[in-house]
Amino acid sequence: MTQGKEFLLEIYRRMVLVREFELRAIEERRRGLIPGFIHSCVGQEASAVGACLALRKEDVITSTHRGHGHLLAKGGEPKYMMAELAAKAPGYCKGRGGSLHISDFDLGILGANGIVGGGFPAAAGAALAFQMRKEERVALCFFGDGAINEGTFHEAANLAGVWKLPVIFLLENNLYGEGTPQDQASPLEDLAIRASSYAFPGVSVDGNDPLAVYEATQEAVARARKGGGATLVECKTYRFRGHYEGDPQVYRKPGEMAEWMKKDPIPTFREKLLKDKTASENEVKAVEDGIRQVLDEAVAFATQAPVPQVEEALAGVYADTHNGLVF
Ligand SMILES: Cc1ncc(C[n+]2csc(CCOP(=O)(O)OP(=O)(O)O)c2C)c(N)n1
Repeated sequence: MTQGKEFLLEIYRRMVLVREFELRAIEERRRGLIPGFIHSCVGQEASAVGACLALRKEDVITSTHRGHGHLLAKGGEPKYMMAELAAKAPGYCKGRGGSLHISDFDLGILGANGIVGGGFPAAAGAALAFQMRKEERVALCFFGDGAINEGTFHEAANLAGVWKLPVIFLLENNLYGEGTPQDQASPLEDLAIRASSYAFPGVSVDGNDPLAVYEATQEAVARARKGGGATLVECKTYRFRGHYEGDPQVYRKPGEMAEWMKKDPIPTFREKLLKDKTASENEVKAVEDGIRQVLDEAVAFATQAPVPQVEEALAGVYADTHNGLVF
């Protein structure tokens, strides 16, 4: 894909899909269709979309507790995601995982993860497998500024540095790890410089600009495919909703939200499309209407879908071994 009209409209389409999916999920949770917690990524759409557009289908991602956007940006089907959130049988994990356990190996989605920092070893392991099989594939690991202080980051980053693994550490720095401000958890302003400890490049970009994220990720992916090893890409962004739905958000600094909302990635990119005359108002509206329809269908699908059968509760939980034995 070039950076022509089709590409720019695709960026917009995917960002609107992520935003509207989150808002519908929040609404459906209030209405009672969705049980359990939701950690939405409203405000962070540009990093998910910019990064995933730099990947091929055969590349893989690992995701987080805030993973809906990553999974949709990599090509996940809204209706199976909505069904999973609603704990219904046709959901991505047969309705038994919910928001934190969505994966689709056919699309290279190795999974959302409720364990902060859980994606690092999985991404490094996938990258090692690609390297050993001499495949030109890369693994991209989404994570937050809280997760970068977990031991698993340092372990995976160190191995990636030593073995020159084809992995991209894609940090979404939204300034908070749950309620802990990033400046109380690390003395560094640019967390990307941590990459220098492991002898691979680190770069900080405007995480609300999908093109900036795309370009930085594309460069990292190209280097990784050529055997040049890992990169840490830090996307500076902000989440517009609570850590989870229901979070009172008492930790935010006064005026901070209003300042960041001026940089909301979606209206900003919409304005850019119109101002640069890349697309007309009607074309942009057609994208938005198309997404609304997709989400109406996804909600209808999830609503009508059956719940999982009790007899199926253990299916897929244990690995089958030879002789039909299950351990
Ligand atoms: C190993 C582990 N420790 C703590 C938690 C509780 N927890 C869930 S999300 C979160 C904050 C993570 O912050 P960050 O990595 O910055 O991601 P963000 O929520 O900002 O997207 C914490 C501490 C957890 N799920 N797993």
